[in-house]
Amino acid sequence: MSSSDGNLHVALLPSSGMGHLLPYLRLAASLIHHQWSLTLITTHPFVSSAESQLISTFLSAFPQITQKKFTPIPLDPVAANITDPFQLQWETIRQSAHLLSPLISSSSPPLSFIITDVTLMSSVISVTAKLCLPNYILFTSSARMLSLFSCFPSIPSSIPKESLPPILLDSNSSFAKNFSDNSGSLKHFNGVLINSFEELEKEPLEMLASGNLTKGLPPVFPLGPFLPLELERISLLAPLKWLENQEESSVVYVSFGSRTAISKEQIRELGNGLVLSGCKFLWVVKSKVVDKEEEEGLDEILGHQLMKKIENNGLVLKEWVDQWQILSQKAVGGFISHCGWNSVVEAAWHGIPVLGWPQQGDQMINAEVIEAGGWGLCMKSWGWGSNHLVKGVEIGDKIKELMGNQRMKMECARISEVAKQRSKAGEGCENMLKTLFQSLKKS
Ligand code: UDP
Ligand code: G50
Repeated sequence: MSSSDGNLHVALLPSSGMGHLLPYLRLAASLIHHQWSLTLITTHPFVSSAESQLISTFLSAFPQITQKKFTPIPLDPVAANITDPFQLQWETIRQSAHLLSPLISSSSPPLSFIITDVTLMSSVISVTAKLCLPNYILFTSSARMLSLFSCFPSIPSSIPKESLPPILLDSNSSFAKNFSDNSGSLKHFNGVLINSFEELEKEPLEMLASGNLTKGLPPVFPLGPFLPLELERISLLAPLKWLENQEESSVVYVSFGSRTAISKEQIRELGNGLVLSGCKFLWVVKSKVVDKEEEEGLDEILGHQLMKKIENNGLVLKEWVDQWQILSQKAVGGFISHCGWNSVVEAAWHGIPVLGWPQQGDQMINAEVIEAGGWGLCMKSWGWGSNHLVKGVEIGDKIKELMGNQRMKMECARISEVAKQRSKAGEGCENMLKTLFQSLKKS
């Protein structure tokens, strides 16, 4: 696209959590590339240090982007009955959504449209409808999850009820209520942008496009795979040096993303499993939901005995790592992942088979995408994170299965090749943005 698109000015409204923020900023960079003017609405205070650092680096790298600071009225977590700090922030923004109105209407030049995070949909649509501002969604999960979301509280026949997270099955939870409200507001939006692509999610994307799933579903624009920005790079000297000395496809990388804490007991079983597998590993340990609260050292979490056992087999880190760079190393041959959607797309791009160990939320449904594609395993029998203790022996066996499976490697290599071609040509994204622009002109 070019400036003939009429100097579009787009506002972006991300929600909290790196899994929501990163795809926004990656999308923002490609919109800038297409000469669109952008306003980024940032919500303060940030929940994690990772978010505040990323935003400040991003805004310094793109001085042409206008920042609008939004400070919602704080909520009492006890009264709101929400324990997860990221979910509390989603609810906080939702309840203060009316305060966005002056911020949006004062934008200059006037906005062409806004892109709202999926978690905020129903609260923001009433604001933007009053301002007659077209509103698109950035859906930060899989097309498979979108197919469930679009029908909720019905469940499409393609999705087993057991794959829904407990929080969605509890109709008293405010999360389930929001999810349902957001789903109900879908028909009022102009379109849904999603980080996916045909070869990764052929069936769900076809089902969504067919119009048979939900009446009034707006057009879905699969813009993936999203690529990281140069500014996301962080120096990883020691781990990269260690990886360079390992054999090709011999190392299993272990990470549960940016906002999932694993119990100390489970961390230790996982450590034993990694040692029992006989594979080399690069393991990112996280014991707290929010990075600011990570106080305990690895010695305390893993214990002296396990630390000793690990010494010759793997590298353990307890900090933010550059996951993209790790996945691009030749030595990495498998990924134990919670299946946050960004991680799934990143693994697909790099052609790394995944041992999917969903912990919460949309992760089981995302792991099923991998399983259906034949490039990884979805460990349903391991249950949801907090209510099961999976033993080291079982984990070790599954790691061996993951690392030894040639069929999954081949399947994954095929998807990776297409993903890379797509990003090189920029075609998928380019054409989709053109269609989006056309749909905007009609609306
Ligand atoms: N990530 C990273 N380093 C870390 C942890 C996470 O680069 O130490 C990135 C990861 O590559 C992905 C995002 O953060 O892009 C996490 O999103 P995802 O959807 O995988 O999971 P979430 O953190 O939202 O559960
Ligand atoms: C977190 C969570 C449960 C959950 C999801 C989470 C998603 C992602 C998409 O991210 O499904 C989503 C859609 C609508 C919504 C919130 C999140 O209101 O704990 O299901």
